[in-house]
Amino acid sequence: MRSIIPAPVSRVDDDGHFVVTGDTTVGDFPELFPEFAHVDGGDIRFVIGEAPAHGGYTLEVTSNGIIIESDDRAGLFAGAQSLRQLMGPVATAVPVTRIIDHPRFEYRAVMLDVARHFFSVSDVTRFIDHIAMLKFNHLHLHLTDDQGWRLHIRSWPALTGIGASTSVGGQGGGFYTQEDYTEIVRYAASRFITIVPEIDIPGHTNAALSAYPGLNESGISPAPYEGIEVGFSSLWIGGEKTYEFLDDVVRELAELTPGPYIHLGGDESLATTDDDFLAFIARATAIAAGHGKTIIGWHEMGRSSELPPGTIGQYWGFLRPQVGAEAHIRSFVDQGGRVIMSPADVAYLDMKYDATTELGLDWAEGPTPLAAAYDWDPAAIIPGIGDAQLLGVEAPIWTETLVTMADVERMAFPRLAAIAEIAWSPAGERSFDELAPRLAAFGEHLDAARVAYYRAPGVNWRD
Ligand code: TNX
Repeated sequence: MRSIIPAPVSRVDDDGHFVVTGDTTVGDFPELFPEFAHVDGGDIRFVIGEAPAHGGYTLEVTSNGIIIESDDRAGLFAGAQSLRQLMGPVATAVPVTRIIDHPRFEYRAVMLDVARHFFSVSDVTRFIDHIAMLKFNHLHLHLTDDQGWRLHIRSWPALTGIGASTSVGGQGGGFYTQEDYTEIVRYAASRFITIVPEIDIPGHTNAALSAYPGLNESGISPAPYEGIEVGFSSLWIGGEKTYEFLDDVVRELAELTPGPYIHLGGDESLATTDDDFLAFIARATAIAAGHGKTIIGWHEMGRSSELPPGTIGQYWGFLRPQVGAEAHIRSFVDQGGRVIMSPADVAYLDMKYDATTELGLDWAEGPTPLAAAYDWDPAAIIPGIGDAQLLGVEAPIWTETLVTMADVERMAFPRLAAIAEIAWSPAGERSFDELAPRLAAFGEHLDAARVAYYRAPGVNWRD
């Protein structure tokens, strides 16, 4: 029997099958079902009507046909992903079943760091297809860091003119034109994925500082940087130029961003004094809020008690939180915001699988085996931060050691399947033994899509 990842809320199978033939037709999402003729209606029908809960769908298979129903197209798309997995990559017969399904969290995300290494538009759209299979609905792009500025800003052209020429290790750089970026946003939307752009400030800014001397307190630009240290760069907090820059960048970015969120980073600003950091965050977040966006920040941004109401905090501490990080996360909730959980020891997919993994880092409490990425609950990390305070779950993929999309795929898959289930499926007991055979089935879809995934031990991957 074919399984689904992330596991649905409920599934009741019955006797019989819907048998796929050469004449089977499909009513929507032809890109997901290329083997069937696309017609209005069809044997596989998509109906806008009711959903069990927002973002959810029902999927009914009878021997005569298949109906997926939801209250919007995002829900239908989620149902179509479940159907694709029920069928397998090469459809033959689908068991009679009735599935009722909806997500636990509204925000289910992956982050791709395109700053440490640059990834082309076609790399990113390919990645979007793969994460869509797992019902992720946000892709956070870490667009700027010490080693590169990756989005062209018309009013500050040297950000990319100078700041995009580098990357970690000196393999050259790259950037998205505004047309490129718009193509990513459009492609993601066609897969019901919202792009969340991040401009990381006031630290992680060497690329911008190297492009514009006026952003530096010294008035002198530093050399471009291609190493992997963090915490050495800071925008000039006392300089008015800094806020002109920020206003222009966020204005252009907001115009390119149909989604509600802009991420302003705020992490590891170790070269900024405490007073400067607080002054800067209050002003920078107010500027961004003035462009109509909801702000997301890494948890250090919660040091500020002057955040725009509703600012979202992203937790990147460990499952066993440190006192400071816990307080910072509570500060977002106290200021009317919610929380995204990205605990680094289980959700940072740039961590090695085990000591023998060639790619990746291991600073977050050592390597993260596949089973560890599955063995946690986002509502059990910080007391008082439960489902009601959580916006969702995100798996960041930092790319200091990842150069190609194949590198990214090897670290992302299959661990992203485990994270997807934490983000979508109901809370409850989880066992890796129960997940493993479903992963083996999902592996066939990864094979069909030619994803360069890691055949992690403990799963009976098929040939
Ligand atoms: C920490 S987590 C960082 C990144 C690094 C990453 C590497 C966070 C908000 N900052 O700058 O790329 O570790 O794992």
